[in-house]
Parts: sequence; C-alpha cells; structure tokens
Amino acid sequence: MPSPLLVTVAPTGAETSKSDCPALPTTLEELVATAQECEAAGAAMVHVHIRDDDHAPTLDLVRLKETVAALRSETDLVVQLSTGGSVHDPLEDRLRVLDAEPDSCSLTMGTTNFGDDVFMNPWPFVVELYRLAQEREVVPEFELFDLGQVHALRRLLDTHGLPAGGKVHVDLVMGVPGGMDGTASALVAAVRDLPAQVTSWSATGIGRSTLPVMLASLSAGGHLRVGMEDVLTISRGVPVESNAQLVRRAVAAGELAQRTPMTPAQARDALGVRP
Ligand code: KMH
Ligand code: ZN
Repeated sequence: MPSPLLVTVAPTGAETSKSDCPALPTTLEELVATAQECEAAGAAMVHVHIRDDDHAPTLDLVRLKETVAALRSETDLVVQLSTGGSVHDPLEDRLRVLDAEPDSCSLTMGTTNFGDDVFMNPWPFVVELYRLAQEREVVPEFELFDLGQVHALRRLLDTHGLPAGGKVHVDLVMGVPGGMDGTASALVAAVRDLPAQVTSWSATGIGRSTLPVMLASLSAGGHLRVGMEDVLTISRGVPVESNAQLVRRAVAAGELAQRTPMTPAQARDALGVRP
C-alpha cells in the first residue's frame, strides 16, 4: 500500500532577490496568500524565510513571531522556521529563531560550501540548537546537504537522544554547488545510510536537479520539498509563476506514484508535531 506523501513548500529562501524575481513572496501578505494557495494545492508544511521592508533576508524576532501567528491563523500548515537563514546571519541570531515558537525548525547537520559562500554549522552550534529545540519542544527537520552529514546526524541522535515528539524527519537538500549531487545515485547513497532512528525523509533538488531528485525520491518512498527557495524555472528557460504551481506539479507526480498528499493533520502526526 503506497504511503501518503508529505509535500513541503519552501516559498522564499534567502538567496533570490525580489528585483530579480517579482513573483517571490517577500511580504507577510504575499507569504500568507502563497501559503494558503499551496495548502489548497496539497502542501502540508511550509518552510519559512522572511524578509524586511527592503525585501532583504532578516531574522528579526518581532517579524518572525508575527509570521508564525499569521500563518497559524490563516492556514493549518505545519509552520517550520528556517534556522539556516542566510549565509551572512550570525549563529546567535539563528539560535534566537526558536524564541518565535514555531512548530518545526530546520537544523542543518554541518558546514557546507554554498556556491562561493560558506554555510556555517559548526558542531557545537548544531548541538546547542538541537538541545534548545528539545527543550522548547520544537520539532527539527534535519537538513542534510552532504553525505558526511548523514553520519553527523547519527552522531547527534546517538549522543543526544530523540527530538520532541519522538519522530526523526530528514530533508536531503541536493544539488547545492559544494554539497552532494542532485542525482538518483547520491539520493540512494544517503538514504541507504540514514540512522535507524529516522522515521521519515524528504528530498529537494536545487535548480536543474529538481526533477531528477523529485522522481528519485518518489521511487525510493521519500517525501518532497518544492518551492521557489530551490528552483525558479518550471522547465528550461521558463520562469516559475508561483509556488503553488510547483506544489501542483509535485502532487501530480505523487499521484502518478499512487501517493496521496498528506493533510496538515496527517503531517503533524507523522512528524511528531503538537496538534
Ligand atoms: N539559506 C541557506 C544558507 C535552512 O533554511 O535551514 C540555508 C538554508 C537552510 O536555507
Ligand atoms: Zn531554507
């Protein structure tokens, strides 16, 4: 019996500018409207990066709290705040994201070259963020950008126990220049070695690896993350119109694989997030 499909939407990210991509949701109103459209299209979780009045990435706590409140009141989606932020965000600001009390937070398992930049995740920071998430009962989604991070996750779980809720959900972020390749063989290698404590995993392919990773994940029984954080074209040279367009495509691909999209309530149950 094929299992239900968790579709997460990552609508904004921290890397694309509004001027390059006017369809990117950067204001609270745009983000809420996008989230509603994506929920109607079959998404169950939203991975959130926010922007300031100039559309630049920010981890401003007041705005983060407002965003969590607005998404909670206007949607049923599981609200996941990014603790990755942008490559320029200080580690202290990234820890403070948990003060906004989201349902879930991203938690990257190691430092990664990120194009020409470095996405810093030193081990003591990873451990501190994890302990904070356990204490606050925020369910982490472990972001793995590279194969070595599979083993870092095992080390973390073996030494610091399970997250709040008792479930362990992983997202493979593939095809970042500097991380693992966005290919079926890299996906199989990562999934084969996931720690025994892992209860669910999804994958996303950056840029041109979006479709190969989506199809590989569905074939291997994984879930999907899609959105304009990860890809800005729907096919070669054709810009994405909206995040909902990407969610609809993921849902259609899932249906081909006889995977029905999870509702937000099913996702909460699967992820160990409080109802
Ligand atoms: N913006 C990237 C540097 C996350 O959200 O946790 C990090 C990122 C991962 O997007
Ligand atoms: Zn992100």
